Amino acid sequence: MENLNKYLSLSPKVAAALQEGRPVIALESTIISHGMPYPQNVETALLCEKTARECGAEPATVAIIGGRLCAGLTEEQIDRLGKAGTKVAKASRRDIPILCARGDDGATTVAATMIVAALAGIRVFATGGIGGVHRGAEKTMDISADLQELAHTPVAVVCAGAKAILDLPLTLEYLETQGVPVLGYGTEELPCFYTAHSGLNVDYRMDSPEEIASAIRAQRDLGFPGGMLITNPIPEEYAMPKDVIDSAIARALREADEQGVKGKKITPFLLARVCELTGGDSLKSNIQLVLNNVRLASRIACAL
Ligand code: PSU
Ligand code: MN
Repeated sequence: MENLNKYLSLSPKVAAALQEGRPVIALESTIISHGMPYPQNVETALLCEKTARECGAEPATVAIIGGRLCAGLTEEQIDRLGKAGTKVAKASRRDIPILCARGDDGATTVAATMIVAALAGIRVFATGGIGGVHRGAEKTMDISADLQELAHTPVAVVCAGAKAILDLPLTLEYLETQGVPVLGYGTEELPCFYTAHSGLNVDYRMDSPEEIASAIRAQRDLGFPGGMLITNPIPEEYAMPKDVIDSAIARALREADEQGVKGKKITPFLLARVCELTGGDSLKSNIQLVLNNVRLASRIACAL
């Protein structure tokens, strides 16, 4: 643990909240630099922090800054990540040791944010969408490290499901094999990011933050190592028409294929293209669903 502390930095507010046993939620930073355009990315990140505080939880936005694993950023640091956009390294588990050793910056993915949250002692994390099994993975083997992290690291991740840029049935199969519970908040159906409906089922429906908190507590008490995926449908009034989203995704996937986009670049490429192709509407939905997840994560953290 001492070696780990050599790399970990908590902001004074996050350190105080953890010390006093107050609720804390983690927030990721790849969504800031690689998931949304500037300046909406910075505005959303700051609004997420404000929303968490209004719901009684201290926000810990996570990133690698100058080689340090930071939980809790300053406004200047968030602004720097947002302005730099995809020039900042997208940091997943495999990237952490190198960025730490070199003293570089990195925007943390869901996987990397879970790692830092677990090191800091934060048990709940809110984001937009997670990575998953990509379409065509039976050939490319492109499976996001987020799924492995959910199998191994004890952090509950609140998201709006996954985007249909992924193979959602295979993503659920993978999570089942890895022993990751997939919960639906107020729904039996796996939400599909921009819409509440994927036609697929979650493992368990839960209707209150307390019920979710007790499942997290049982997982901990049993000594299970992994996390949990809590899927929270986008509020009806912000959902996108299915045909609009489906055709934008189909076109983005076609373009990625034509241009040979692969590896860690594929997710940011698809996110940016879907955003462009649907105009400002999808960004508005994206912002609203993230805030909705921050509210639920904060209530779960309070119930824990
Ligand atoms: N999906 C989204 N928005 C995002 C991401 C995924 O709808 O911002 C980001 C998250 O940070 C996630 C990462 O952890 O992309 C997954 O990237 P990859 O598929 O390369 O593992
Ligand atoms: Mn990948």
